[in-house]
Amino acid sequence: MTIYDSARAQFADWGIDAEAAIAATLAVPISVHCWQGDDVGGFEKKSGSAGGGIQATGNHPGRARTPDELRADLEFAYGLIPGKHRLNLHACYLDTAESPERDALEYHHFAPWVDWARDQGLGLDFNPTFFAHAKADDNLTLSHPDAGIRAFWIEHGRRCREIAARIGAELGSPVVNNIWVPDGSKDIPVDRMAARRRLQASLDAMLADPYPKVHLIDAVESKLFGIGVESMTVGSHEFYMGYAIRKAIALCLDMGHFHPTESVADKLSAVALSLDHILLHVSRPMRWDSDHVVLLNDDLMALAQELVFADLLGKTSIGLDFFDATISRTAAWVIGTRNMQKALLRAFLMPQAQLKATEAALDFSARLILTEEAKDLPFGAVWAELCARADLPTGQALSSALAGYQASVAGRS
Ligand code: RNT
Ligand code: ZN
Repeated sequence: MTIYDSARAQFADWGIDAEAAIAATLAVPISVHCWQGDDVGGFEKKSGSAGGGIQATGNHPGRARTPDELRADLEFAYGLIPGKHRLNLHACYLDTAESPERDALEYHHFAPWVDWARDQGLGLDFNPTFFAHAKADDNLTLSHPDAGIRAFWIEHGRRCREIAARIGAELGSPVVNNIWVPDGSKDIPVDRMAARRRLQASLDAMLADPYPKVHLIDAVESKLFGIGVESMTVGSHEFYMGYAIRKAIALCLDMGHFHPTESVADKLSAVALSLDHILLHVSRPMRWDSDHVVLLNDDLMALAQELVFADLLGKTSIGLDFFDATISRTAAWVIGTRNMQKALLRAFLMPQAQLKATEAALDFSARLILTEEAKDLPFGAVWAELCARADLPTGQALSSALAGYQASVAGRS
């Protein structure tokens, strides 16, 4: 009897089908964010850091410097991640010899990414880039008091939607186009209403062109605060929750964008009742929105359990959002993505029906006993089997594969 056979028997004793859990985990696409590969740099022909209150810290060797290097790194990373997934592109990652301004972007500036994605069997997602730009230096874009600056960013957003919809049509899979703007105020503002009215009007203008939902899913991402916008974020959670519901678009919940004691896992069922679609930015806020690589920790397991127990996977897009420049960037992708998958697998391997029955019967003792005893089930053996079937390494062998690739890119300057 193999280790997996024995694990499967143990789960069967609990009424859990390990085979079904493996299949269900492999069916969930994860949108891997391009920006972990080069510290949110992008490929515009100008230098500068991300700005907008976000920043990757660290100087580990091996940062991808060109779209070709980024694609090579991604191919390596996807090669160690079981299942078929997506790539989440930011508009500043265009691949072209031209130098178009943000308000002049066109589909052909991204066509090499689409060809590559088609070859690799990947879906794509997209994001307009409202930061790392002279016209965003005040941490004001769509809510800027200057109508000219607002018009510039509205046009950027409109073009990104057009590009995203075209990509969705080309690949036959809807592209989630996520709008995050850094807009806010360092010190206490006196006219929050005016700023929020301007953001609303700009979004209305940006979202006016209709596209079929089979090609494009619009999403808006809220945030509590950022560096430089400590007092107020114009696009706060309440702002975007209301807006997304009113406009029937998706709401993006980033795990780093709330007070550290708030739980995004808890929010899922609450917002799901009023939304057709949810986008997640799976991240790890270390005391603040620090975007650390996600661990297989309580937060991640709670998130995955809510997605599975509340039956939300059908209306949720799972995107990752972390960037750590102190470690191998490819290892960050592989470990973070596999952790999301491990959390989902564990959720599928939980005695869901039994647990729900104890709660419905108000038998909280039984609920506690079951949740705690379930922690000893052999989840690792099922994950190892899932990987082995895909011919993918775990443990020491994974560690060697990641170290070997890192050594091969460490010479990049
Ligand atoms: C910033 C937001 C946003 C970015 C990406 C790069 O706080 O989380 O999602 O991380 O757009
Ligand atoms: Zn985010």
